[in-house]
Amino acid sequence: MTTEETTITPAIESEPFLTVQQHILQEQKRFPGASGEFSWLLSGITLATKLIQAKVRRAGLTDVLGAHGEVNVQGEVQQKLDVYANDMLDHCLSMRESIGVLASEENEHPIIINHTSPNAKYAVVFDPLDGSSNIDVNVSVGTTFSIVHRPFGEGTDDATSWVLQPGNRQVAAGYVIYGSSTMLVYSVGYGVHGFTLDPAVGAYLLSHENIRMPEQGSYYSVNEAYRDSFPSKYGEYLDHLRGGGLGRKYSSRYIGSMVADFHRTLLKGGIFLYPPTDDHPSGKLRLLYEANPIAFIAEQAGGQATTGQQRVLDVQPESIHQRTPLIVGSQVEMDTFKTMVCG
Ligand code: AHM
Ligand code: MG
Repeated sequence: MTTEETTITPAIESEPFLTVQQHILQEQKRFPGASGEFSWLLSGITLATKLIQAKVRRAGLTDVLGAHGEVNVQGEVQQKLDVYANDMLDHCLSMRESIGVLASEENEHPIIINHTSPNAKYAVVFDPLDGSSNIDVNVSVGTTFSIVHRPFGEGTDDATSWVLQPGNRQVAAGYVIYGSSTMLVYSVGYGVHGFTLDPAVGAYLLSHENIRMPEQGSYYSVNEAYRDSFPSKYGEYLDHLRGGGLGRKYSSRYIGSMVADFHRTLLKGGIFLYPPTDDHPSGKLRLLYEANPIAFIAEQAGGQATTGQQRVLDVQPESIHQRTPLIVGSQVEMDTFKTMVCG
């Protein structure tokens, strides 16, 4: 193992083990005056994702595969599991009184819970089941989430203003990957930590402490079928990687589930790109609940994330479902990307 690689602790065999709930309570001590409500909020996410993973694990056995019959606000066909995952997150989070507003890929408008209450301090935005078009073929999918404080000042009675905040205001963000195991990766701005769900006890246990993205990797991840419709500098950059311009030989890996493609990039290094294309001139991925949490995790782990124009986390959002190009990865690949493509 190189010194760049994250230490992986087999969770239950090593004593003492730490659950995500214990970890959140520890992290909370960093914030003076913290009351415990933030850990209660996050427990809504962990509960919902355990329910989602249980459904995902039995997908071939129950009637949850396939399309739900509706088209979501993005114009995309909703899968039955998209709807189930969305319902679970809505249900588990709407019982947390510290949350004023929820927004989801699957809901056109934000859901107002109790945002006029002084107890409501946070908004949570999420993609309940990212990569869900892959679910029928047993490919890894995920849930992404981003948490921001309620905004202060004029106009903050409007629920939309709660979620239209740049990613640099996130107080916590993360994702759950439903892969060969189920893993939760999150950050409250003090590093990135990963927890593997132990199915025997139903708890997320710390397995990847203080994850650091390697400074350079050996994989690039992009849908190369669209290459002819990328801006030309993207093609030149990919040729540079393939031609050994970064001093090593690269392989390509593309799953088509952003969470899974990013998770590999986080642990192994390299670069993930979803550039502008003819079909999606502003990129395909959504800023608030896909790009922002991924960018937050990447930066917290020592990586970088850009839209090709600016740092992802500095983009001022204008609408809830706005799209963005996303290029995220290790320092070496990202520095060269910025020099060659961003100019
Ligand atoms: P979704 O939120 O509707 O699942 O779409 C997002 C997914 C990402 O997970 C993935 O990176 C991308 O779409 C794949 O798109 P493409 O098939 O165009 O490569
Ligand atoms: Mg999605």
